[in-house]
Amino acid sequence: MLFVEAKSARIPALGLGTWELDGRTCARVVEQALRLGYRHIDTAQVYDNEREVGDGLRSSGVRRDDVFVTTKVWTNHFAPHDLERSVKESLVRLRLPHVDLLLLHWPNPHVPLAETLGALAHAKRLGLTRHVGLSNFTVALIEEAVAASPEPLVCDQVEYHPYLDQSKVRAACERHGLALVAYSPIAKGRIKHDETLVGIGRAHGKTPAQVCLRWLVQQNVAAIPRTSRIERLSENIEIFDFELSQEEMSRISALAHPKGRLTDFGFAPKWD
Ligand code: 1BO
Repeated sequence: MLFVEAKSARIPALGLGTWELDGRTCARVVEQALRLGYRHIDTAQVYDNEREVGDGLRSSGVRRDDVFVTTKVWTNHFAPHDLERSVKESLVRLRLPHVDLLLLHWPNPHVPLAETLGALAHAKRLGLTRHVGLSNFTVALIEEAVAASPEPLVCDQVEYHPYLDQSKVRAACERHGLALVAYSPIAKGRIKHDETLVGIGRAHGKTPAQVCLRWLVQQNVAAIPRTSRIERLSENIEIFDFELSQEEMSRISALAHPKGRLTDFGFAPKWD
């Protein structure tokens, strides 16, 4: 397994996203993923599955210290006391003494960012998390957060796949030593019949999803594909035995288009 390194954090380059996985399916998929060699599991308070992620982790038999666990604080807990309480509640659900990475899930313009970052840093100093970071932050918000955070921020987790140009956010992350973590890295399956990806995949004996994930890790981006199907778990992790050429990388990047974003909400920031 490759790692994406940022400050003192080593984030496994391939992880399991758990957005929209719930109940026993979630616990079973987490358990199977860990048995197959995944070492990075991503959850969030708002996914309402932290308990099941904890269950899957325990039943996998994999040592806790060998797994990188991320959770995210939902925006209604950004006031300092709420943040600390909500993280402690997450840890109770996960049945863990700490997570490896704690993220602010989305920017929240209604609470001063410096206050929330102060609370995030405090959670780290209390030992509730090893690292802290951001999710769905734009370039301007990354700049503001980096300047205001009392503790080093190690990543921005954003939607990223071949149909969405994230070069501005990537450049901002690079400037500030943040890793970029990609959610929806296979564009919610929309890549399945893409001619370019099918063609490149054929040349390597790989599927379009594997080509997408490889394209991300070759950019030093960590990817967290979500699936509820066990056979897809194996497919998604088999990306470390081939390499895309520079020409193939560029052809994949050229698939981006202005309507490529799949996850947007009324409360989202003004995207770059
Ligand atoms: C509302 C969830 C978006 C991705 O984490």
